[in-house]
Amino acid sequence: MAVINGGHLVGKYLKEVEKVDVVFGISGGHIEAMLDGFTQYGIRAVDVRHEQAAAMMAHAWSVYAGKPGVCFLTAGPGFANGLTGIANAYLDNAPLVVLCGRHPLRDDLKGALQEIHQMDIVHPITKWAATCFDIRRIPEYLSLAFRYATQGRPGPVFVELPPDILSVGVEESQVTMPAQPARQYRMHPDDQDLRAAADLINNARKPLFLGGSGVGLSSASESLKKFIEKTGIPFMLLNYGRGELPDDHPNSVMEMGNLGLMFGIGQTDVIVAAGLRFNWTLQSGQLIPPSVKLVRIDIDPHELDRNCRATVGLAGDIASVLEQLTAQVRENNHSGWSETLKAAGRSVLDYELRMRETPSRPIHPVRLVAQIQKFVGENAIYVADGGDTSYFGLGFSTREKQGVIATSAGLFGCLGTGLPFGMAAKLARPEKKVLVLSGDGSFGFNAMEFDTMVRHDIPLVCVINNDCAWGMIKHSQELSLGCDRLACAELGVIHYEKVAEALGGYGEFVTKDEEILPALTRAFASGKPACINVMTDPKATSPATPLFYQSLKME
Ligand SMILES: Cc1ncc(C[n+]2csc(CCOP(=O)(O)OP(=O)(O)O)c2C)c(N)n1
Ligand SMILES: [Mg+2]
Repeated sequence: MAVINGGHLVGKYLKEVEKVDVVFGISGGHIEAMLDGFTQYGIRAVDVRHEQAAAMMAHAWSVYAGKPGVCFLTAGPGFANGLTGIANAYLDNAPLVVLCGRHPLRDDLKGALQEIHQMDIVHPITKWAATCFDIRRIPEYLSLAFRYATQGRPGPVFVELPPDILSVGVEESQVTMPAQPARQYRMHPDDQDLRAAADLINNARKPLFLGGSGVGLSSASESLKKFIEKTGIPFMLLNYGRGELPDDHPNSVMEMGNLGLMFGIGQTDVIVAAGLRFNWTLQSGQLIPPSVKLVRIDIDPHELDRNCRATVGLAGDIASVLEQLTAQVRENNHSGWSETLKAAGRSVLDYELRMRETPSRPIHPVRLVAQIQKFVGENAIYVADGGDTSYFGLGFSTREKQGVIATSAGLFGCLGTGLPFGMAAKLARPEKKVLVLSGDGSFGFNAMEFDTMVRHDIPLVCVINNDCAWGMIKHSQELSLGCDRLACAELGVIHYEKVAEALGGYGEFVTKDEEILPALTRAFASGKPACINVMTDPKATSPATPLFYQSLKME
């Protein structure tokens, strides 16, 4: 049999066993044999301009393509640059597989180039991490990595591959290659708990279904549809669950928005929360009055009573639990109650609804979102990134799975995720329009990715909601420190569209309401990655900012 080197073994395993077509990263001498393995096995390597973007793109690939995302990092600085993206995937439960170079084992403790003890650093932000020391065991380690990434509650995994095993050869007959990819085992709750949950749902007069990322991660569309339509229960889908059923489904109360939800929760008698953690984004469950009966479904039993005790907890995969529940619930209709919820939401959002319809000067971000929505439509993927900008961007409406995502408004609150998420969305679903709404501050973190988009032909359109500031921070400081003591909060007028142009993309600068639609038309028609830099009202503050400010107030 032939001799194969370690880097090629990685490529062979990824392509032939896990059917990986695309990986994200930046090159490096320590991982050269692995890069050649990607070439050898026809795996597309999307080479970015900062490793954090690679980790974020691979994370986002898992969201939009529904299979684990793979990123590659070189030893030392490549590893260190990837950490923000890995930490973000860890808090988001994303099945991210990180393949990382290492200084040679041969040179350990000699002060080798790029030598740093990566394992000590990465353990707390991964679900599983290991160093492979034996070339013959590379496929076995990769197989473990994919299983850890996807089984049970998903999460990022890390495999460290030293050049001592990547850049040497081995007789292929000495290597065992697993024949099958990682498979999914499903967990189910007890019958008794299912019956108790069905009783609560059957007897509810004002129920509400809230679905989170777990709904998206378990691809629960079909079972969710049957459950929702049989029970007639109004629903909202959040985080990576967004779009598993379209926002305009008759039972959807998505139009309540996050603000309306906070109000609506207090009016319910039964809440069914699926794949949704009660963390700070839901004020740790404090919004739920004690009288409300709570059915919680999660693949991780530790989440079921976290921050707010469940009346009934169902541990299991969301899709199969919903199927089991559907068999036990009665057909029902809650359209009257749905209308009440929607009307309540409309009254909370009254100001925003009027802003959407009215041209403004300077442009208000709510109006900007409405104009973008008018042009781009419901069959598109929206990504939002920023502080106030995230809140405004979550107001987009969609019929697409994972159609509106603002990772920066998630658990890690990680700015800079917008462009990498948009890029992965466009690669995973090239037939869809992809629109990224970015804060001017957030845009800076990964702006060089316009070069990646040009080289790899990823034509998304990024609209900057440019308030010339780190807006959410600035407005919080105005409340706490006072307007005359702002610190590190302002940015000024910056022509970001010229950055896109300089890198080979398309740019537009917009200051007036009537310029928004023509600029969008030209940007999409250009067929290039485009940046529309829109100057918006620097005084506009989202309702998220006072909440953010309150959450960090200590006295
Ligand atoms: C990586 C990172 N750095 C800093 C912060 C702190 N932070 C939270 S919101 C915010 C302002 C964001 O400004 P911008 O992107 O312009 O959005 P805007 O609030 O102005 O809409 C900052 C700096 C963060 N969450 N993440
Ligand atoms: Mg800003």
